[in-house]
Amino acid sequence: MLTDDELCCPPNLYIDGKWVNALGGATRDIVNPADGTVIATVDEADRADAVAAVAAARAAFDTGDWPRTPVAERIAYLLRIADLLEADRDHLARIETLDTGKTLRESYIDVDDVVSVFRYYAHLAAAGADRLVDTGDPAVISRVVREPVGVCVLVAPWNYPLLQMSWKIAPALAAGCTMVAKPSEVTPLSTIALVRLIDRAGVPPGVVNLVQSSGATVGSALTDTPDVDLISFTGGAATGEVIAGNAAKHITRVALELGGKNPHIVFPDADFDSAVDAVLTGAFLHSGQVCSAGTRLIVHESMADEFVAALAVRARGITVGPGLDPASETGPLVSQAHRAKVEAYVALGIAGGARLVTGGARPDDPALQAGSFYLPTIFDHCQRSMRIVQEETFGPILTVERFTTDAEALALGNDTAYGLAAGVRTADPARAERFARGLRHGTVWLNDFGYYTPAAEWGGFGRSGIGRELGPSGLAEYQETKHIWLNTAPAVGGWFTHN
Ligand code: TXE
Repeated sequence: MLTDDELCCPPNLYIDGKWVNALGGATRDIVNPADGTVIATVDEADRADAVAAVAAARAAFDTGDWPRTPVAERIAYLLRIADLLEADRDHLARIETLDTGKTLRESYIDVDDVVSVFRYYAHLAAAGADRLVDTGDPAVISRVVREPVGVCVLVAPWNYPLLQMSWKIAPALAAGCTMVAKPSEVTPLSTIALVRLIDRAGVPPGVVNLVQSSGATVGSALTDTPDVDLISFTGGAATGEVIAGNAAKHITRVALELGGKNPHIVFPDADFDSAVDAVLTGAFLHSGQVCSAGTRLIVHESMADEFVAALAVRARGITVGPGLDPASETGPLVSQAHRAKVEAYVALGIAGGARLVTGGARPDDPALQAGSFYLPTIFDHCQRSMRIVQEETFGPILTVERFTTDAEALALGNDTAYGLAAGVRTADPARAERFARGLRHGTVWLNDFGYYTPAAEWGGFGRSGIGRELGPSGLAEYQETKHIWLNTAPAVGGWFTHN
């Protein structure tokens, strides 16, 4: 088991198999968003640390054994990491809750998911994806093989720190890549813990490196360099644009998961109570800080008043509180700065003429005043042109639009620059299938919302990003494809015949 010291105390940059302090000596306080207290102080990398981390990953890839390690051995490492994560489940869940604010129940779900993801990629790597190609010439053996893409930079955000970094590290290790992981500077603790377990599992030096710092400080060293072969980024769209621009200069591969503005469409034939429950959970789980949060309700006019009234009753009943308190159903926003951004969106909604049904304020419980809490908020009578409808607020804000025809519902569901996820609730299977195929989103949930599984691809259309995580495509992101043509009976070809 990891000790608290190992989780939180410097040195906690990990470069070339050694735990080191930041070269510049800087540190950063990590704050519990539930009460504003400092829970840890970690090393804060600067550019020189990031350059050293990339160099270590480069050397481990170019001259180390890892890319050439038999797949069976890499699989054993993945399984060992999964076992270590499982053994430290309580510890990891607690640290994730302290760092992000999410409820302990959610943190346990994240840790269990991460264990499954490491096991899934061990299993998938074992299956292999190489294939023989029939060229029609019996003398030729033609193979298409998968090889590790190289040095990967893995940048993760603060809402699912352990989960999102693991969705990258597990397939990258399975593929034989080396990597530099950069968690969000706001929530680095569970990633430090994960890398400690990777170290403990015996993964060779230089294969996994870890730097924590603000993106502004180390971003260009990690992403504007010819020494990196793939950048896998999850975070905000604006940062995604910067990273894609840097990658373009070097023709570096990029995988981007940039969030979403996800519609949840409800028809009158849907089961009413389960629809209310799913819309509520989809919008307010983790206080809306979920890239696939269903924060855009599109509901049939005939039932909208009744539906919104029922939702408002349930939203007012949500217990907002510290994630470690078992009574809490949702925690705080990740920081005071993020809450200010959410509050600015609420002000925009009011100014734009949306009708505030509930929320729109901080909780008045004196016990919550030091934390960055915000009440579940519903805006009715929203218009598609409003910024709160089109932009990712990443907070507990649900907007409501009404429709009358199926065509209108589909048009609203696709009326977004993003395209990560969508939900549809109807009792009509034919309509469900029409919407499943008509919605331009990476995941469509029919009569359910928010579920994912390691074996199914995750990612978005449009400005939600490029590429897919999880599933076989999530491994393929970390692989190059090579065609090997072997002629077993070489002979003069005779193409040029004049000399
Ligand atoms: O994300 P950033 P922020 C959305 C959400 C949120 C907005 C901004 O709408 O309000 O993004 O959040 C690193 N080079 N999502 O500002 O800045 C940064 O250090 C390299 C959606 O927190 O994109 C962190 O590790 N890296 C999302 C990571 O990028 C850079 C989840 C994400 O931070 C960098 C979270 C740079 N130039 C927020 N600049 C989702 N898709 O799930 C920053 N970073």
